Amino acid sequence: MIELYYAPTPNGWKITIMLEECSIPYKIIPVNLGKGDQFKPDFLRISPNNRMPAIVDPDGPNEKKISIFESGAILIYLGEKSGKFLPKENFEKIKVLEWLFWQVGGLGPMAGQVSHFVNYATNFPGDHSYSENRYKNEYDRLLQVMDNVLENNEFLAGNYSIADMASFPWVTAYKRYEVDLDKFKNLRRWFDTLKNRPAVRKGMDVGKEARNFGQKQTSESLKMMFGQTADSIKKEAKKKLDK
Ligand SMILES: N[C@@H](CCC(=O)N[C@@H](CS)C(=O)NCC(=O)O)C(=O)O
Repeated sequence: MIELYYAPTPNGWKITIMLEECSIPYKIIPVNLGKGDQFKPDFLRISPNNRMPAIVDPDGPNEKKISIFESGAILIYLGEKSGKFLPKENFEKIKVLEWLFWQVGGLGPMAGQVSHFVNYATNFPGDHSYSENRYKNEYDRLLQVMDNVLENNEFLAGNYSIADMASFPWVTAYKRYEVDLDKFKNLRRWFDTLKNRPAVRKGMDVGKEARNFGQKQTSESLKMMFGQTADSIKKEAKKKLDK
């Protein structure tokens, strides 16, 4: 059975949504980010970037066990394994990959920065308004990019695909990010369609009780998540080798 290293955040939901959509059995291995599970030697062996999600599939290619980190790579793997939500035909496949890469390189990181400034930056001294606006504007622009393409397409790359599953979780936070989604007519229609899919709802409910957006964080967990440098992660990587 596939093991999913997971915390209930948008990057984690991408994978639970896909697993639910494909009815692939999976086991959750919780990763407590505030407590530093992402730096444990066994996890770093699977995910050297010290980030979740990651999966281990005992039944990988050529019947060999495989571990995969990076949500986009995991989605492609699951799409190929299941034969679902990632077209086999090259022309259509590349259209899905375009939007998947757009999500992992653009929408995800930008929305992630908005999340940082909305949910966490108040814990740190200084005026963060320039940075917060910078990322909110970029998020706003990216939502309009989606709205433009969804004017002519029902889904981002034609049919419902891993590109939609990757993007949806990062749109769900729009209220906390003070965005009026109704100003994006086509995006709103797409958002409501995905929200009403049972597998999307089920995927987003996984580990719901451990969600902590906007909650007060301890100084230890803030340090764990936002205090890392080259030196600190070098130490953790060395522990991995010593173990
Ligand atoms: N590019 C990565 C991003 C993953 C990511 O940023 N995960 C966050 C949670 S949403 C994480 O694990 N953070 C742990 C940390 O910052 O120490 C992906 O798409 O998988």
